[in-house]
Amino acid sequence: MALAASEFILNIDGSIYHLNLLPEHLADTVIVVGDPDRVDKVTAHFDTIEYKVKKREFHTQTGTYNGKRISVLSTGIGTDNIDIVFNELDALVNIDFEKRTLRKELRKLDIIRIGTTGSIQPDVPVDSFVLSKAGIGFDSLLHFYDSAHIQDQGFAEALVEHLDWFPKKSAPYVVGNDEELAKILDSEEVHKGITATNVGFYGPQGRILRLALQDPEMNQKLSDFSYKGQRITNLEMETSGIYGLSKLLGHRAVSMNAVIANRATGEFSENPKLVVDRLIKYCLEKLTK
Ligand code: R1P
Repeated sequence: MALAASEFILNIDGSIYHLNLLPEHLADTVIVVGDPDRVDKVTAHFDTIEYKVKKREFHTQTGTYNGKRISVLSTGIGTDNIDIVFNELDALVNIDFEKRTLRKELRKLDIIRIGTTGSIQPDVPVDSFVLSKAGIGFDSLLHFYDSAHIQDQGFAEALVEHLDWFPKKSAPYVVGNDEELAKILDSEEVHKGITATNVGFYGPQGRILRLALQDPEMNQKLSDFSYKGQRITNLEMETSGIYGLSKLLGHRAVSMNAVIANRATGEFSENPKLVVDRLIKYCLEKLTK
């Protein structure tokens, strides 16, 4: 059955609604970044750029690095944007735009987030890299999908108990990365950890400027928590949604973050651009080895 015009929305030029892309514009390897200005920083290293488009916070460029075709796309901030980006990325490869029907042969994308993050462990310092083994969603995105089968329920239950979690906030969920893709991006240089994805930057990540928090101890409790020998290393705003939707849709995803703040020690990187650029180069080299 063809998808209705209100559900699968195409622009007049036939491109997908928010990303403004046609299927031929997308490579099988996709780097997603939060900041739209970071797209140029990635493709500055490319040999060629074949296509560029911008709509709202979603900027895309496709080209080649070391001969490998890669698309780079900005998601903006938050898992609400991840819902848009990942559904539309999947539609570009797994929906027939002419017939408006699902393709029988599913195409898998390799998706790598190159993001920035705040560490909550003193020994995961500013200017280092974190590879997320799993994402903890304090957002509610994944609960809108039939997703219980991909969630680590035991981890989420132990965390809720440890945090004495206030249930009106959300029901935390936990999803792992793609282990095969993670092997490609891993090295001794990279801290491996669990990433907590929050629904905001201030209160939801335990920052106090003028407003009192429901639980001022939350970050300390997150940093003290361990489950089956795994600890929570860092906070940001996209990884849980990226891991959840990639697993549900059948794509491989890994989230790599440059640590620009350390919430445990109160430090902020003296040159965040430098560590982000180092992470960009690191990922491009690993992806094309
Ligand atoms: C907050 O400043 C933003 O920075 C981090 C957070 O996840 C959030 O998106 O990542 P990016 O630098 O990739 O946007």
